[in-house]
Amino acid sequence: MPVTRIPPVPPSEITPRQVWLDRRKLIAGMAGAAALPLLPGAAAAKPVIEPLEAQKNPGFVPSDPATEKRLATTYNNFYEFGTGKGDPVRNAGELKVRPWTVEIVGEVAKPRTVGIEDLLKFALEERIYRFRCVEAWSMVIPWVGFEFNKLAALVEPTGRAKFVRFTTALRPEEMSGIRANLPVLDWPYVEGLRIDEAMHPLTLVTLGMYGETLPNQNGAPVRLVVPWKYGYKSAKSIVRIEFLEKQPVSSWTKAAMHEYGFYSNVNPNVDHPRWSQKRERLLPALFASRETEMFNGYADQVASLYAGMDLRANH
Ligand SMILES: Nc1nc2c(c(=O)[nH]1)N[C@H]1C(S)=C(S)[C@@H](COP(=O)(O)O)O[C@H]1N2
Ligand SMILES: [Mo]
Repeated sequence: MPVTRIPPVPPSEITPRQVWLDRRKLIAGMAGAAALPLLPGAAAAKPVIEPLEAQKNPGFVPSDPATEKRLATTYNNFYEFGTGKGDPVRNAGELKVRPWTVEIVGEVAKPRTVGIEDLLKFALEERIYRFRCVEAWSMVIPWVGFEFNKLAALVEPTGRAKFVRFTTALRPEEMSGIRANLPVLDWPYVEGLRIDEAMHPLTLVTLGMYGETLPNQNGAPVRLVVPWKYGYKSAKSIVRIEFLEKQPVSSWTKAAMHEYGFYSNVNPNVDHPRWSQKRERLLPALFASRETEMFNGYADQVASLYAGMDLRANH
């Protein structure tokens, strides 16, 4: 699969001027905050939630209304902060999300480390995506971000890049779930995509939701969103992106290979070994009354990526 090469454009040219100026103010504000003497402990770790302006993309508005923000930010999966749905909102405030850098390395011509300030300079857009957890609940969320392929263009993947691995921060001092040492996952959390999946225009480098920067429990300051796959493919609080020749082993596959395959495409016809995937609870519904759609409703855009593949064997 050839790698799309998009010439890097200075973000000042692709972002509408007012949005760009406002974002510069936001970045300047952050720099200013960092220059103040930091109080120890909780004050230093205060989550950074700021307005995040973005063009609304009308091409991505599902038929169901967006999930209430309060629900999307209090019912989470982020095992680094505990395995209960209410644990991340209680515990993720400990994570220091500034300063933050993402290392982009591996099979690329121009490896580089980008700061969160660099990511905020991309032309951001709001896209409302369906989001389906493997546990058969779902939400509809207005994300703010930009296509992963634009980030890839900066580092110029080589012809040997066949997969991409995403790695989450590993900070036991700030992550109570890791400190608790639960025998669930090996840390750091890693996830992977095939290069054509990563480069697909639906794959979003996500910096915000509901018009604001991401709350820590939702993966601040930068996460991935891959809307046609089960939620666990969308790694949170990313610190490293590697372009690889070989298929990486993701954390969930390592934990239980027959339950969580590499592809993890939403598929109502392939049950999870312990439950059906035919229906889902569109939160806040209490019952799984919504029929799950192939590729989570994005089949017209992504089905061709899997032409000729056995989606049961490659679940
Ligand atoms: N680092 C990390 N990323 C993660 C997870 C996690 O435990 N750790 N959980 C995944 C799962 S199972 C889901 S459903 C989504 C949940 O995202 P949300 O809380 O923003 O809805 O995050 C995914 N990304
Ligand atoms: Mo999930």
